[in-house]
Amino acid sequence: METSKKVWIDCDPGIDDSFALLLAMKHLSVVGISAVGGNTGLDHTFRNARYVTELAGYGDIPVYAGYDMPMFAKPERAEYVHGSRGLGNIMVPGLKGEPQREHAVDALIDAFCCQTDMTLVTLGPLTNVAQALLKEPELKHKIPEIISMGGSVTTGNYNACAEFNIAVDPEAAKIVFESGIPIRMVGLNLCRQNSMTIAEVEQLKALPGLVAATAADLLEYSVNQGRQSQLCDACAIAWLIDPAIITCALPMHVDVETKGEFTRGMTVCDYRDYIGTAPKEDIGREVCYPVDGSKKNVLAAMEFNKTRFKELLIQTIKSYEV
Ligand SMILES: [Ca+2]
Repeated sequence: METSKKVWIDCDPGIDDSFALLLAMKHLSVVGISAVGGNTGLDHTFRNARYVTELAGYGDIPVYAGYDMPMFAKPERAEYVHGSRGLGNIMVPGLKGEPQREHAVDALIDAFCCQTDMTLVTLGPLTNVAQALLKEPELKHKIPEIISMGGSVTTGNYNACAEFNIAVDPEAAKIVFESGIPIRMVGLNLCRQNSMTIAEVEQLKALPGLVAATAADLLEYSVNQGRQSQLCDACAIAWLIDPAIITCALPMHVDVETKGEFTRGMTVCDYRDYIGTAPKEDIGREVCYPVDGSKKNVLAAMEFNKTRFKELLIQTIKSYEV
């Protein structure tokens, strides 16, 4: 399942980001990584991204620091999920490589302006990507596709309707979703079909090597927060590595709400075309409205092969042998 598919990953590690990076580095061609403030502050997300690359033996992948703060909103973190430093109880050791000095936004613009066959993967708030689109208007013509862990076709986690990555910087998300770049959205509606439990922690603990031991520690911390872990960001990377893991995806128009009293940060997914057809979980019974409205800008992942995902994850961690 090795591919040479080129990707740039914008992320905020983060426990599930770390699993996403481990999958990506082994199976894809990771050209660069940009860190953004999100799950925790940028100091930690930048350092954690560098740590995961070095741990896995991919210290040659450049990692850049981007924006710490959202465009307009007050920063909000998810340290209650990922720990105060972003990687559970792990204390990141001294790192070998020198940190990149170039700002992530400039690095991202340079990378996409040089090549047109690279996918952008976003696993955190969309601040870096939005700032890059504002700084270089041509960039939207250079990014062929974005795969984004963010939003939800159904319910949120930050609140009833907003998912964390979108909720903490809705203005940035709005810029990205309105950019015209095709987006494949891995929202909470999909990630909630995944659940890793103590059984997978035990499987990882049984594997040799430091990568497996670290992965086991991370997953154990996450599972202990709520008895199961969805590893959302890893679901997004898995779609690139093995498309059969996403068993249903539907094109639809998605807007990002930036003003609502109760709905700020919601991905407003126009699902009316599919009422009564798919997915199975839908509560509708029949098609109510003909939809002739806005362009379908998003392919939303709807259904997930959990067994296939778990196999990919465990086998990948096992293959590191370091
Ligand atoms: Ca993330």
